[in-house]
Amino acid sequence: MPRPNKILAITGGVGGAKLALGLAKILDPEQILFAVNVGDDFEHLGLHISPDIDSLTYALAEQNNQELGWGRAGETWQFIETLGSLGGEDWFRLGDKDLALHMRRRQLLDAGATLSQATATICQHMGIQHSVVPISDDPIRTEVHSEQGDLAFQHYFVRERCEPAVSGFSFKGMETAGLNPVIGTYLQDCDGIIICPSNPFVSVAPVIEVAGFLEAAAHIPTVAVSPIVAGTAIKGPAAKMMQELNIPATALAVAQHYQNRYPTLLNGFVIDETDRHSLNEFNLPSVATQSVMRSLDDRIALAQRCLAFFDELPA
Ligand code: FO1
Repeated sequence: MPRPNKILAITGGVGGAKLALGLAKILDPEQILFAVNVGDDFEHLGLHISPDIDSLTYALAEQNNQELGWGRAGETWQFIETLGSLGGEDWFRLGDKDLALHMRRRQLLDAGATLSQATATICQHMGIQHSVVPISDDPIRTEVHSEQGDLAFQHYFVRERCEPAVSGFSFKGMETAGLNPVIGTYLQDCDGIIICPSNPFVSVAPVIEVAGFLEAAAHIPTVAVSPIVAGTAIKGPAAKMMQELNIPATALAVAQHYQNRYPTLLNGFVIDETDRHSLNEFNLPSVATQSVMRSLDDRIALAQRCLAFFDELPA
């Protein structure tokens, strides 16, 4: 298959944002659109928190907090610490700079902007030229079914530190959520989809399960990058979730999960060099490469490998 001219990249979480930056470094803004998960979003302290949009925005602006893996670089914590000292909720750590972004988003949403419009405005002010687009402007909220009952995603992820064993997930609002029209239109002449190394259950599923997405994507060559490397997730609970769901925590099982659940989705799969030994077990075109992204060069190299992979896919 020829190398695509117009790519849609699906991202959620920190791993996704890393590859997104690599892609943004080598592709012009008209060559790629980032479709972002909103299942992690929640209303908190009167604010609309959109963690995956935030992670991507900070990554593309090269303002992401490298130590924490989330939030903004050079952060201070006066607000949240003062809030805690007043008996307020401080389990979800909103830094002072991050708070400013959230206040601005609140203001834009209250003035009638959609989440897409608010995101575009914030990105513009942060000097981001590439399109960061929520998969839907309608609310989709991931719920984690766990041994502690059903938990809103951030309650599971941050407040409970991903400790409760999970038994499944549901996406409240998914039945009525509309595919973002910007993405619907983009897919009409998009010729390649890259699923970044994001959690398949809670980052990618709430994107691709939005009504209309899979149908629109069925004829577009799609490659996914494994978020599981040598049996562990580089960041986040993907491997732990797989074990709790009785799925082996392997790159192969991630590919099989996508293939079983979304039979029209994948045309190719990218795994890490350390998992190269398993390549012959995949029943779709697969390549092994260095996928652990420590530096900017690593992000760019993986982005380049993903693009080159399209050339190697059978027509
Ligand atoms: N993750 C944490 O582990 N602890 C936090 O206190 C926290 C605060 C936070 C604030 C804003 C934001 O956009 C993200 C934040 N995250 C925090 C990250 C985030 O909730 C998760 O990494 C994602 O939802 C998983 O992709």
